[in-house]
This record gives sequence, structure tokens and C-alpha cells, in this order.
Amino acid sequence: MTEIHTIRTLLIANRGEIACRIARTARSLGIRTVAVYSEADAAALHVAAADTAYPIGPAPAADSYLRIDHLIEAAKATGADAIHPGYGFLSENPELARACAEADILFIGPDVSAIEAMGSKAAAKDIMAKAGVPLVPGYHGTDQSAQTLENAAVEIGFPVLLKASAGGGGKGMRVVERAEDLADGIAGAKREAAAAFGDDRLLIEKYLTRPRHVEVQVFADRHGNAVHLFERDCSVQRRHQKVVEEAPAPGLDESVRSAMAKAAIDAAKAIDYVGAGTVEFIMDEDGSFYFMEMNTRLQVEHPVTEAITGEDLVAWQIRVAEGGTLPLTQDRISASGHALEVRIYAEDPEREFLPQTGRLSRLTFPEKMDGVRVDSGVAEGDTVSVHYDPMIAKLITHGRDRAEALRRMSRALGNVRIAGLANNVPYLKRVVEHPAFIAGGVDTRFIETYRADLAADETREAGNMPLLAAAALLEARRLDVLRQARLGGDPYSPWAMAYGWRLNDSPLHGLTLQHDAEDLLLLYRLEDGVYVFEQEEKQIRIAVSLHAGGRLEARLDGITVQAEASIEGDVVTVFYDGTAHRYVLKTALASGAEAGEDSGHVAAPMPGKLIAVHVTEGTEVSKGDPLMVLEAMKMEHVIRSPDDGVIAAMHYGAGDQVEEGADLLVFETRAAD
Ligand code: MV4
Repeated sequence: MTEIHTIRTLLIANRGEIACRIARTARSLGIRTVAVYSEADAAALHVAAADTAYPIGPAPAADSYLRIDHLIEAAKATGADAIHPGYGFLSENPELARACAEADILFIGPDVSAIEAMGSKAAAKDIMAKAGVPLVPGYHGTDQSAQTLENAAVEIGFPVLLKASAGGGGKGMRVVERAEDLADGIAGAKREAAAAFGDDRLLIEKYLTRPRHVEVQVFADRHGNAVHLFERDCSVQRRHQKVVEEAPAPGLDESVRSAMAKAAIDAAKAIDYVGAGTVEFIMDEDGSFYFMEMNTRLQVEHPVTEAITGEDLVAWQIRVAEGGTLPLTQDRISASGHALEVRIYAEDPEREFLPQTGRLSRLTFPEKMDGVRVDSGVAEGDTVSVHYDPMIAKLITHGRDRAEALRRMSRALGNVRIAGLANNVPYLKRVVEHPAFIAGGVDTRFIETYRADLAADETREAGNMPLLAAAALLEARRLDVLRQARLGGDPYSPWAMAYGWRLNDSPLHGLTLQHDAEDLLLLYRLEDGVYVFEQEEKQIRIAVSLHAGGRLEARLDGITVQAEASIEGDVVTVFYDGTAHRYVLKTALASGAEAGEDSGHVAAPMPGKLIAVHVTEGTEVSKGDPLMVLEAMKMEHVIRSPDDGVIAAMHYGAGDQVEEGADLLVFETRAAD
């Protein structure tokens, strides 16, 4: 009979959202929690989420979160009697499970033998074949001679997929379409596998051209019980990174669903599995499915399973690790409705999804909404560092059916406010709003097939957004100036009067906003508290009021719009109708010298002090050359030449205080040749 070990103190060997999520359940079960943290994470959310925290080394994961010795030391120092590894890091490392056993600490996961059995692809396939779990037609034998491999490929039939035995997650795969290319393909794949994994063994499989990735959540205890908690579809991936996950898999035939669930339980039983596991299958268009691999950990996407079953999988893990029985028998586990998860990343979809690092100057999630869950491990003001995965949060929605879950996702994404770092929220919104996705047409080619539709499209952006952003920025600066003047105690200071006195004779100003590497020059006047933008013959009048929490109310040619604005230095992000519009104030410049005019005045874009002057009367300048540097609101603004030309007159010098709109210099455009 299995003994029961009641866990008193749980050490969470992870960081970010999953560490916070595990702590939440542990606390609700009355278990004391210990966080571990690297030098980069001393102020991280997961540290605050635990009762105790213990430092485990420098920022690089190899020196901290991946140090088994440091984790065991932390457990001993804090009196932890169990370790939860989360996902990633050491979650599937048999050495951590072994070290825990040696130190008499409960490892929340399967036995070392199960982790090891699933660690090798070919060995896993052998076990599954013996257990009657369907495998992709293919070869995973030990005879690796070129002749044997070629014969195997011919027998399987083209196209075939060559995979490195030691690979995983899509690394070291190569498709061979024709027999003539086989010998070269095998030689190349062996070279790549040797270089990447130090092991040149290959598997060969029939290549499925448009498969779906469907995985089954399984659970087993030490009393011989094994159940499934339905499947998840994770087909929508980008370079082997999951983008959207959902449960149940859309459009799956009931007979396929139950056959797959049974195969997954068979797989778990074949290795005497204990705890939470995921059996991954690839599924062909006709519903045939094949074992791919088994993940011996809690997965990132487990919340969609929690949403449809109403169960807490971390609570299940803890109970099983303590030696208890599964909380429910198979006949009492049911699924209700549909759930979706998206992974919000600090990455730039406009620049090949390059990971972004830096400070999250703004981070808010939708207020409590029915059927919406947010799992996040970072807070506003935190820094996304180069050391770890740049995931900001997971957004999970649940609904009575897929359409409801989708609508909630779309809405929830529209209510995420992130500023400071480029992120994939707008991209995710386009994915979940794509007609093909809504229709349930998910397969592993989705992202590639609809790449053009999923790319940001300027023409889809509301045309007045830059104007709204500019008005918000100008208004914020104006309010700052007024506040400073008031603090300074001189209501009659020219700072306080910088605006509002030029009702009739209001000068024209220009400012440049940069958006997606494109510059937008905006010309505006401030008339009686209203920003009037001059756009090709047309005038657009915008009155803005900024409220607490960044709320921005604007009247745009008579129509009132509710938006939000986040202003950080020269970066303004306007959140409107579910989309973030980000602009960077590049240069503030110039009035008068528009194309076609031969002379004009360059006006101060805001009140401030000239801290540098680069030109004198007679200086020849080219368009964009720096003329002066104005310091305002503790920032420096370079005032640049509006065109090619010559400086005709200077009205101010370095050190001068200038009012907003002050006529700084006179500029003459060079005559066109
Ligand atoms: C395949 C396949 C087609 N045919 N195997 C990629 C990651 C690894 N776990 C298995 N992968 C694939 N194996 C055969 N025989 C296509 C993929 C594949 C894929 C699978 C699941 C989710 C996304 C994918 C994206 C590209 C390729």
C-alpha cells in the first residue's frame, strides 16, 4: 500500500506565471510555499506570491534555475518537503527527480524511469508500439546503415520525414520528396543531427503534409488508476512555438476522440506513469492519429483543460504526489463548453517576432470578465530581461461554445494594455478574428497559409489615430507645464500662459511621429484649447481631456471617442477599439517653411530652454540637420531643419528660455535647381 506524505512546504523550482500559478493552488490547499529566485528576479512577482523566498544564483538560468544543487540546498534551508518543477527548466530532467529522491524530498512528477523512457524518441516509440499505441508508419530501428535507411524510406513511401532521434520540438527535421534525393537527404540529416545533438541516429516517418497537433491530458496515481481529461488542439504554431491552444479540438469526430483518449491512457499505463502527463499525437486529415511524444510535466496550456473540466490540475498533481488517489474516476470527469488560450509575448510581429527586452511601462489586463482568466508573472514596471522566456501572460477564455469563447478572447485581447515593449497582442487578435480560424480550420500550416492576412496593415488602422496620439501627447505636456507653473507658485509666469492667449493669431507647429519605421509630419495649431490639424486642404479639430488612469476622452470633429493613452517620454501609445497604436515623437519642429514656400519661421514646439544651438546666420543646412536642442520636461528635443536651405536670422541663443511657439529663427529654402 502506498503511504501518504502530507506536503507541508512546497518549493517551486520555477519563475514567472507558472510559479505564481502553482503558489496559488498550494496556498489554497494550506501548503506553505517557497519561491526561488535569481539575481534578476529579486523583485519578481513569483517571489511575492510565495511565503518564503530563497536566492539561487546569478541571472543566467544555467547558474540559477537550472542548478539542481542550489535547489536542493534551498529546499533544505527552508524546510521544504516537496519540489514542483513547473514546465521548462528542469521539469523533464531525470536528475532533478533523482536528486529529490536522494534528499528525501517529494518530486511532483512521475518516476525517474518514466521521464527517462520518454526522453529518447526511438525508445519511446518501441514502448508505444508494444502497447498498441498507433505510430506513424516509419522506421526507428538501431541499424543506421545508409542502405537500411534507404530501404526503409522506399518501403514507407514518399514523401518521408527524416528526424534526428535525439531531436525534438521540430529541430533536425528534413522532408524528402523523391527517391533520387534520399541518399543526399540522409547524409545531410545525419550531419546536421551530429552537429546539433552529438548523435547522428535518424528516424524515418511517412510525412503528413497538413497534420494537426492534438494532445491528450492524462493523469495517473500510484493505485493503478489512469484517466484522461480530454484533448487540446495546439495546431496553430509558429516555428514550433504554440500560438493558440484550445479544448476540445474543434470538429473532432467522437469516435476519433475516444480512440485517441484510449490510446493516451494505454501510453501512460505502458510506462507506469504517475501524475500529470500529455500524450501528443499528430492527426491526418482523415482523422488517423499517431503517437509523437509524451511530455512528463504540467504543460503551459493546461488552463484550457481546467476551464472545460472545472478541475485544478495542480491540486491533482499535489494529491497524487502525496500518494493519494485521483480525485475523480473517469466516469465523473466531464467537459463543458470550449476554452482557448493565447500566449502574450514581448516580441515584435513586425520584425520577425524578435523578442523584446525592456521595461513594461504599462501593463493592465481586462477587469474581471466572465469566462476570462489571466495567468501572468509580471507586473507593470517590471523588466523583461534577456535571460528568460519573454512571455508576459497567458489569456484563457471559456464559453458555452467555441464562438462564445472566441468572442470573449477577442474582447479580452482588446482590453489588454501594454506599453513600453512591442508585443504580439494585435497579432493574436488578428489570429482569433480570422475567418478561417473562426471556422475551426486549424492545422499546423495555419500561420503560414494566412501570413498576409495576419500581417499588420496600415490601411486597416483608423486614419485619425496619429492625430489623436499627437493631441494626447501635446495635451499631456501642456498639463505638465501648467502643473509645474502652479508648483512654482507663479500663476502669471509665461509658462502658465504659454497657451490660450493666441486665440486668433495662433502659429502653425509641426511635429513628427514615427510609426513602424515611417515618419508622419503633422501640422497643427492650438486654437482655444482645441488642436487643429491641417491635413491637405482639410482641418481636423480634436479636443482632448486626459483623466486619471490614462483615460483619454476626445472630441474628433464632433464625435466623442473613449480611448486610453500611455505616455512615457517621447513614446505615446493610444489604445482604441481593442488595438494599441504606438508612436514615437521624433522631432518637434518648424512652422512656415512648407513645401512651396521659400522662407519661414521655425517655432519652439513647447516651452523650454535652448541648451544647444548648432547654427548661426548664414549657415547652410540640409533637411533634417539639427538646428537647436530644446530642453523641456526634462527631455531634449532636437529641432531639425525642415528643408534644404540657409539660416536667414537667429532670434535666440543657447541658454535662452523660450515660450511655446516662440519664433526661434528665420529659414530660407534653397531655390530648386
Ligand atoms: C511530423 C510532421 C509531419 N509528418 N511528422 C514538428 C515538431 C515535432 N514534435 C513533430 N513535428 C512534426 N512532425 C510527420 N511524420 C509535421 C510536424 C510539424 C508539426 C507538428 C505539430 C505541430 C506543428 C508542426 C509544425 C511543423 C511540422
